[in-house]
Amino acid sequence: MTIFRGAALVAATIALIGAAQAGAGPITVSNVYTVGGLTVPGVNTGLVLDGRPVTVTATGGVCPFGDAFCPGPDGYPWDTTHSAYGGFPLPGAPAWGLVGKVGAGPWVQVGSGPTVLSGTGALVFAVNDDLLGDNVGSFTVTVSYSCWPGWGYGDVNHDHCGPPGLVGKTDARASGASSAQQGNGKAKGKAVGRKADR
Ligand SMILES: [Ca+2]
Repeated sequence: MTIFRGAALVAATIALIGAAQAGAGPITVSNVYTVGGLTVPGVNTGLVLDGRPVTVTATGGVCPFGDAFCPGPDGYPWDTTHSAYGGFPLPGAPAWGLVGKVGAGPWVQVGSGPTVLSGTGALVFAVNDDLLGDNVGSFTVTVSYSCWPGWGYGDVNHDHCGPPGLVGKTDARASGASSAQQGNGKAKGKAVGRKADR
């Protein structure tokens, strides 16, 4: 019985170490973009998603007629299913609010958020307006996501934030299915290297 209790204690200690390492891992990165009312067909953030989710919040206002009427990112209740100017990016959504899309995906309502977007491809924002030339103002859009600090090649269990660089590193994902099984072990090894890299 004593042996078994000892084994249980060792197991519990390992679990605690694992939890401590996990707690020191991912950080939240936030990027801020200005989405102007004149942009056609939208502002490409340059952020290319690989399936991981991002959380979006927005402030500011776009004046769709160039005057003092300037709804915020949530837009204004208005029939966007009909248009005399070629259509709204997202028919049925509030007019003049913030919409977004990922890659070849559809436009979706973003509003002031927080709104979670995911998919594969470039993250793009636009004002849900059918006539952009008379617009004044802009939305300030904040995009936040979680990643591990350090270089971009991580194991299959998490994504890295990027720089300071990939020199001397190899991509664990290139080794295929076996890398998935090595994931946890590599995470511990990477933790040391990452610290030195920061
Ligand atoms: Ca307009």
